[in-house]
Amino acid sequence: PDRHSDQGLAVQEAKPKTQQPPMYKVVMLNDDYTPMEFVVQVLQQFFRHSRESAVQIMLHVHTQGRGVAGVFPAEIAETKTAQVNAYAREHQHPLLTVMEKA
Ligand code: TYC
Repeated sequence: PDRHSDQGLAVQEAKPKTQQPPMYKVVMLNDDYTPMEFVVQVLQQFFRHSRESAVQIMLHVHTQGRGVAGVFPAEIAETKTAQVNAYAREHQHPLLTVMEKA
């Protein structure tokens, strides 16, 4: 649209609106009691990691204190953290995941 001939009226500029929803990390926290195998299973089942990548992430969390299980749009990150925390509690493990803005 010609900016000099719109006589002050609002002109609808065609702007590319690529969808980029705010993303959140699902962060897994270390603890002293959750079995390593349980954490590996959670990473495979809830985050669709391969066994190899699940073992790597679990060991990273175990040695560094925390690690990223995955990055998702808000609603999905919320669902994953709630599901994993509930699943861990059902199995009487203290495993905890938290959401963090990416
Ligand atoms: N530290 C736990 C152990 O030695 C293993 C573990 C890893 C627990 C990752 C939680 O998010 C976690 N059994």
